Amino acid sequence: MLAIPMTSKDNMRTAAEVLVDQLIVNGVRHAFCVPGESYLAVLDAFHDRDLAITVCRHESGAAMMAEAVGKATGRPGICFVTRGPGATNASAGIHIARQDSSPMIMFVGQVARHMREREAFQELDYRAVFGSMTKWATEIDDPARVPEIVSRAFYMAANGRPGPVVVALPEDMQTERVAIADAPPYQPVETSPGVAEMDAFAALLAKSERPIFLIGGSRWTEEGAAAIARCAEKFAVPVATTFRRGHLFHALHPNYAGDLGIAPNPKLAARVKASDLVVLVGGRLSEMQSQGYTLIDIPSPQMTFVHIHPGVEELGRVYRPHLAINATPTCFAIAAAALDPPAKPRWLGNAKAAHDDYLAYSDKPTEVPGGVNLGAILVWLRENLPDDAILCNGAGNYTAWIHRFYRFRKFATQIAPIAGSMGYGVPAAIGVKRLYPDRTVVAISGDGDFLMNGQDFATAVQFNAPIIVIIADNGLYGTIRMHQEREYPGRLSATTLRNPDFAGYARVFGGIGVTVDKTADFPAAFRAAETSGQPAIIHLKIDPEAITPTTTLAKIRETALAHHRE
Ligand SMILES: Cc1ncc(C[n+]2csc(CCOP(=O)(O)OP(=O)(O)O)c2C)c(N)n1
Ligand SMILES: [Mg+2]
Repeated sequence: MLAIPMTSKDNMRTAAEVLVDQLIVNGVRHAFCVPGESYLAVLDAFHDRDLAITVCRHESGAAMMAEAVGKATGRPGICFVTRGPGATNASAGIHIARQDSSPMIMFVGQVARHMREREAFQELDYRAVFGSMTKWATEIDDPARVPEIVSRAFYMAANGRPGPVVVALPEDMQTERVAIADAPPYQPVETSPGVAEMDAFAALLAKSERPIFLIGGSRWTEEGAAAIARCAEKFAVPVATTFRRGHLFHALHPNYAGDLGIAPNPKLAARVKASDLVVLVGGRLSEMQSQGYTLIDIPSPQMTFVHIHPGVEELGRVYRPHLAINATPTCFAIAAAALDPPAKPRWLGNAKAAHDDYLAYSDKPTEVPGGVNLGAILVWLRENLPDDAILCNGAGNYTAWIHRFYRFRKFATQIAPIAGSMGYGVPAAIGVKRLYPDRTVVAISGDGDFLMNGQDFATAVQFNAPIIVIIADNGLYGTIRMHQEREYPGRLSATTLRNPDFAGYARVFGGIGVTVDKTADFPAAFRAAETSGQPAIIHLKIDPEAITPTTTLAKIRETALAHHRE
């Protein structure tokens, strides 16, 4: 039994106390916030309750930490922000939770009820502002309804296709006292495939010649990931993970076909196109995963297409599936692993060929200009980090080296933004490090990317969360420069950066900072960071020409200019 403190003699609690107790009832042990005078009563309720509060330097970071916790655990991550600017600062994290299908609840202080709609100080209409980004945006008017609404927020955030929920808390409502019982904890709702659907699935598989499984999305568990691996073995089917969901399948499993994300192994993209049965388990095969919606015809896929998704509204939304199964990927994987494989599948050998392609593609770092080869560093990390180390990142070209060369080997070890939001790596790393203090947590950031939420390195220092941040500094908003050189060769505009000394930045914040300008110096820098037990930044000096693992800016410009001359 959880001990819920009742703070007054008459068993009355303030709405704020009821709210925080309701979080505890729901298993919440961590919350992330930037304080505001709009929710002082909630801050006070934190004071003597068993909840670890991480106070952050920017609401963007607080929201991303909560989203990362939701992504890593499948249970709603929690953040608290103040009205107006606090809430709008947090919106990037809300958008990530939306696009990445991560369960998250953000509580926002709101002006007092009697002032509403006067555009009082920092007043916003949260239903309107977050209406299109969340699964539910609401406001609690009646303290007696706190248990009901918080309970629903958990169900809404976590069920079906998970996503963000925003709950606004009028300031005067928070201090009202009520005698109200807590609601029991929410229970995740699993949806299982029916027998008829699994029979139909087995029949499609038995008929096929070149099946492939694409796995992604959320609502996976360790058990689900193990089941899909068993299923892949039993059926000898190749399995690719979709954009930034690499952790769903052991990279060295003999059926692993690689990462289907931005600029994937061309052989993998060709394999998907040439397959006669695509089984998409859990994801949405959105723009990045589908190579700009070119892999699979819309609305009628050219191959037999089976889509398994926990959100019924996603089935038939873009691709009209031959078989749609509304189930969580975990339940589907368990059911699929229990099916009997065909006596002699026609596709025997395909999984090995796909895995060989993957190994060849990811095996050795490519040659790149400059003293630091990010590929070699990712290869070192994959060979030296423990299997349960967690890698976080934001957005930028540097992530291409992670997707290509790192090998995820354990569930929930890749915590990265499917939504492509810069600034995610550092807060995500802090969020998961607070949860799992004994695991190695690494944030890999670009120079542009890092400074979007770099101030929360102070939070890592304050909370003694020794994350290791690796900054790939090429002095560029590299992704945009790459596109610029392709589309407008030689016409540089707003893509060059003059950067600070990032190692010095770490030191003045109270952490460890090391600069690396030769690949060979990286292992010692990493070990020094690790053994220090303090938050650390490793500043990699990357040659701006090394824009992708396979090409340079000069080559992109040359090709584009030649094309323009034609
Ligand atoms: C919040 C946000 N703002 C802008 C962008 C557009 N964008 C995508 S990648 C990129 C450049 C990233 O630069 P950096 O972090 O230095 O990585 P690099 O590409 O140089 O490796 C930009 C501006 C984005 N994805 N997210
Ligand atoms: Mg850069």
